[in-house]
Amino acid sequence: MMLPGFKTKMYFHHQDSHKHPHPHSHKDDVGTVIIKKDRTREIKVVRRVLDVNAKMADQNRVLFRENEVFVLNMMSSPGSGKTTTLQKTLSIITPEIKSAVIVGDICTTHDAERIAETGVPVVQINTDTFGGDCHLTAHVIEKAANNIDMNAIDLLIVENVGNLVCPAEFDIGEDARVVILSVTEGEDKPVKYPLMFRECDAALLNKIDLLPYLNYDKEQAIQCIHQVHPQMPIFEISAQTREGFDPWIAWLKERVKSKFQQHHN
Ligand SMILES: Nc1nc2c(ncn2[C@@H]2O[C@H](COP(=O)(O)OP(=O)(O)O)[C@@H](O)[C@H]2O)c(=O)[nH]1
Ligand SMILES: [Mg+2]
Repeated sequence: MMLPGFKTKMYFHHQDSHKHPHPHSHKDDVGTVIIKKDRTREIKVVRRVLDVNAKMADQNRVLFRENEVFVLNMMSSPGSGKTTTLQKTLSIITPEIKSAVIVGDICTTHDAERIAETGVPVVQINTDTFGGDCHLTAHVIEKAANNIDMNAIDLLIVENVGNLVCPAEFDIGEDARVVILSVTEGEDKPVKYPLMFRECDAALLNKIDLLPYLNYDKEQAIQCIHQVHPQMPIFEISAQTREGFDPWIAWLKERVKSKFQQHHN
């Protein structure tokens, strides 16, 4: 049925049919467009893709548990400061916590090169080799993890592809998820992109060194995060100056430690 003003052709920014056509939270038939009475439309897409990913994520979880590795999935829009935060974090926790990093980007090895400077093993994934995915899947993480000596590390940090939407949908078998929101992105992003903030265990509000130069309402940003995810821990940091890192590092260490304690009990 055609309704004026609606495109009934499904449009995905992934044109490849074998890849995930943005399943989001739709759980039913493949490729069905439902035109609702209220003229909004609901696109029901490939649940199967997420099911396959979930199985692989469970396998990853077993691998990580067996090897006593804590896995942190770091996500944000491009440019919020994932790599810079990671560099700073690694420089603080090394050598107390032995880490490795998997970096996902569509193209280039720039981030891997920056992280390698910390001396921590790093595996770069370029998703353009398999279609330019805007997120990392459990399967890709499993392949990358094969290149890391799991016995030698306590913590595996995944810098996901810069994107505030898609990575939140893909379980990779991680133990914790962190979202970075920088103060140059606007206060309202948590309510515009709620899934990411709902799915994460903590938020890092980055680039606070820039606050004196911006017309940014930090309290409003915090309120927006808590509107989507009440009581989510928020760490106000500057990855450039290291300001605010102590509570963030303490949280991370506590999470890593508690996984090992659980495992040994
Ligand atoms: N002023 C300031 N700039 C930052 C901070 N963190 C990152 N940046 C800058 O923001 C840009 C993007 O950072 P990057 O770590 O590459 O972000 P990513 O794309 O999320 O990995 C770079 O130019 C960084 O130097 C910060 O805390 N303060
Ligand atoms: Mg980066």
